[in-house]
Amino acid sequence: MLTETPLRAAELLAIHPFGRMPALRHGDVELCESKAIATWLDRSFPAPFVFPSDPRLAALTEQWVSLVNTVIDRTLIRTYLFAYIAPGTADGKPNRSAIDAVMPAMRQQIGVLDRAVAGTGHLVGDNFTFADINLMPILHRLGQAPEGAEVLAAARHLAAYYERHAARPSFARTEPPAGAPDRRKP
Ligand SMILES: N[C@@H](CCC(=O)N[C@@H](CS)C(=O)NCC(=O)O)C(=O)O
Repeated sequence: MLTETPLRAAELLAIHPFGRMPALRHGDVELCESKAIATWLDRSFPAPFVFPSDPRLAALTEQWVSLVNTVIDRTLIRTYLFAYIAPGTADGKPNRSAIDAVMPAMRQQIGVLDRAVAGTGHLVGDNFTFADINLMPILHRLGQAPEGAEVLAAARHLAAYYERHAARPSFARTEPPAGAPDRRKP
């Protein structure tokens, strides 16, 4: 069952120490952090699996998850998107100097991703893995702010990658139900 709550709601804080999403309760198991949740689901249910068993592909999946979580999320979401949705400016307007300052890093990192998916349309090997699952919501959010949408559209391979995987029914089902709290649209 999917429960939508505001960030830091009591139900979320009961599972996640910082009240972030996502969090999972499955029987007696309570987990936060997408990768931990996906690992649990991968090992608890039959195929299809999102973590490859081949050692090289498994390591590459870890590599891309780590690069996205430690570098790319910080640039595209915590710095760029937050300059729109949590600008910290006196008038509440987008933080223009923060946006301008982050643009070179955004272009560089989108370029890296564009080249990474150019060969197979996936980050790792020629299958859809957790590395792709971890990146897709970041690209989705990036496309909702003007400079992000422009840089993404110009990255031909990455834009095609996003469109193709966004058409998956599993991705469409992550759209919050109408009326659910979403205070973070720029
Ligand atoms: N690395 C975490 C990221 C979780 C995360 O930052 N979630 C966002 C919403 S998608 C959030 O709760 N943000 C609230 C905040 O940063 O305070 C994961 O993959 O689960």
